[in-house]
Amino acid sequence: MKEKILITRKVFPSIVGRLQEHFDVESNDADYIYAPDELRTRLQGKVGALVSATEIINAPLVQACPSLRAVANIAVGYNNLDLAALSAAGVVATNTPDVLTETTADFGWALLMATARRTGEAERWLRLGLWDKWALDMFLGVDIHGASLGILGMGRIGRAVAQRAHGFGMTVRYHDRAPVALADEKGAQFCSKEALLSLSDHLVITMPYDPASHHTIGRRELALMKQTATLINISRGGLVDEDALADALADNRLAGAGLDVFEREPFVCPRLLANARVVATPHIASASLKTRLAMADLAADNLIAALGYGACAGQPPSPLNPAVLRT
Ligand code: 8YV
Repeated sequence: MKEKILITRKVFPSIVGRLQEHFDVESNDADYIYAPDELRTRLQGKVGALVSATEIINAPLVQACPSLRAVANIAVGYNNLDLAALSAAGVVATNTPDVLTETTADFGWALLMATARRTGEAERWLRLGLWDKWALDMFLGVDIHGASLGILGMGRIGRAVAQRAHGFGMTVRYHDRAPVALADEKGAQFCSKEALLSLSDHLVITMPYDPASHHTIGRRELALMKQTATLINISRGGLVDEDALADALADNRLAGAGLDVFEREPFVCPRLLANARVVATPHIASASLKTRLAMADLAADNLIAALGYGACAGQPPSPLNPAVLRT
């Protein structure tokens, strides 16, 4: 008899097929988000789970699911997983790095350009039939070429965002816990968070979220930014204090914000939604077909291997708590 696993959200049929070769699979074709009680109930008797960022795998849940041996996240960010609790229970946790880096960086630029040049606002206005004549001062934005780009969090995605800036002749600065070794991102300079905030014309947030990085961008930080700057967030909503951001935008202390992520998704702060200078998208930075397929495939590879099946049995490609594999 095959061991049982749970797929918590709808995934591509090819992924279900791959998992069915090894496991008795329970899937969620209706694709609703399980409430915590239902998730706990459905995980009973399951040895593995393929989850998304919409599932919170916390200590009480892990303790209530003693059969669980592996949790594979279809995301590179893993703030939805309590790694300490999973490790303590001997459950392997995995994520999906690398496969989404370039696609996510592309989208950071899509948001940056839309925000700086006000394309969403202009298109909404045009579609409303309000364009009766051209004018010299229509939808004046801020330039991207030659401007100063700030990157908060110089990991894989931050570097990919930086690389793309050279075509625009930008000055690139970044802040991270410490300077990082940069092989081919010519000239990205490390600086303090304060310097980054005050010098950047466009600031892109690409750092991971955890309780310690909650509201990394709050009132104090926004006050340091240029009035003509844009703020772009493609990481996690909790990194930005949305009330403080809504205030800064309402007071014209910032040129615009491009947000793919929000503090309480899918809820979006109404004051941000109402502000025309906000470009808002529903957490789709990694959403190209090729990349979402690659993410789901990598998560399936991880789950199969972590549970001891397939050619890489016992060696999942991207474990988050590799020490568990050695015990
Ligand atoms: C995911 C993301 O699509 O990988 C991440 O961390 O934020 C996105 O690429 C999203 O989290 C859904 O799981």
